[in-house]
Amino acid sequence: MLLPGTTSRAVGDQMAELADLTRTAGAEVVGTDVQRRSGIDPAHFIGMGKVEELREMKLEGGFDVVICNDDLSPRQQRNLERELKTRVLDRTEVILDIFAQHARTHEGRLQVEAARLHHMLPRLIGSYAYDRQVGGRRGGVGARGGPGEQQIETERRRIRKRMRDLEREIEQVRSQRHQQRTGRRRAELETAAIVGYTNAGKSTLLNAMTGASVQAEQRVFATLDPTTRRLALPTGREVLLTDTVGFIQKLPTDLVAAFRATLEEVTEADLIIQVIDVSSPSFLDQAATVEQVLADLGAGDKPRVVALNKVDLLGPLARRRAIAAASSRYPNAVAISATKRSGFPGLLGAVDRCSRGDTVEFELLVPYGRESVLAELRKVGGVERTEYVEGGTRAWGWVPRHAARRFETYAAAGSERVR
Ligand SMILES: Nc1nc2c(ncn2[C@@H]2O[C@H](COP(=O)(O)OP(=O)(O)OP(=O)(O)O)[C@@H](O)[C@H]2O)c(=O)[nH]1
Ligand SMILES: [Mg+2]
Repeated sequence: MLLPGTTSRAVGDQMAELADLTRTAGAEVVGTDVQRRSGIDPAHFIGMGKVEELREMKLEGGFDVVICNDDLSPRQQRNLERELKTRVLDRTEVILDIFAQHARTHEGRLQVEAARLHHMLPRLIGSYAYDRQVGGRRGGVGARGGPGEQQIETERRRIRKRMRDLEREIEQVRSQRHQQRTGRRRAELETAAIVGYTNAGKSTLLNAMTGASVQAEQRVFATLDPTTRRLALPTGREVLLTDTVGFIQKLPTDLVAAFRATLEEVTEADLIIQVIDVSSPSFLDQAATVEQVLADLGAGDKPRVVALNKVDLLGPLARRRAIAAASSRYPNAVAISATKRSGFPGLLGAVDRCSRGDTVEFELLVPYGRESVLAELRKVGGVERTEYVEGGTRAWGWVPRHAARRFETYAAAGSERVR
């Protein structure tokens, strides 16, 4: 719906994206329509004239389902289903459906089911989808009286119970993940999370940089489960890189909440690598969406490296324009192509600089024969200078603060400590 305050371009982009989502969910798009109104109709969302048009289209055998780009209230959805005698879904439900089809891990499935139930609960009374799900027990759409409050109440109670069970299971998964992260912490490597709009090329980038084999596809929400790999920086230092679920406009808050366990990979990372598909005409809007979600997650202020991806798809002029437009907002962005592996040195350099979060400098004396300590220092931090002296190698450099303790025993005499 085109309401005052939105532009037809923005709504056009959203509709194209909704068509993508619909196809990803496995349906065919037979028509789209945008209605311009000064406000929504509280009962039917769209105007009655539009409802009438849709009814006629339906009679001509036009479609099996109506998908609305905006969120419908349970009442609007119910009313539309009654008027049109067909299933009516909103954007959130399409996204939920895709997630349900593509969640692979146990954790992903739990999260999706929780989000679905949460969304379904207030819609339980007399929805058309529900009637069909329970095999038309209701005695026909729009029939008065219905299945009886009691039956619905039983169903509602069953759902609530299932939601509580799911919550418990998700909590367990969260604590397991937390333990894994603590284990990784013990490895003392800094962590970076790759975030970005869906289809921006996050998985392709992870694969290209680390040799991982996460599925990358030309479709929205290809990745739902996070994957973590080691990334070696040019200095020899290693960081842990995690690929995450993509963000999208109007990402339902239920869903963000349901994916909390997964998204903690983002909130707990030391550094964010934001991937932007600059070949998309709406990349600035997409980047703004990503920033909004990051802010909602409380990760808006983390150190960030911005990668302008897919520059290989742009001609020289378009490329210059896109980079100029992006640079006004992200002055230190690095242009790359994840598929052509171009721009990686610049990106790795930026990651190196940016991921030295909370570090301490050191001056150590490492006895001869303990060279593995120096190798370790290069891996978790950096060794800037060494000198061979009596008794060992004197080394100057830096390590992340949380890793400093381990090296304290080598603090050079005269220098007070690992500073
Ligand atoms: N031409 C070109 N295509 C790219 C580039 N990077 C990624 N792609 C393509 O873009 C599509 C999406 O890539 P993915 O890596 O799956 O994107 P993603 O951000 O992980 O997507 P989701 O997991 O769905 O959020 C794939 O078809 C990739 O081959 C690039 O630099 N250039
Ligand atoms: Mg992906």
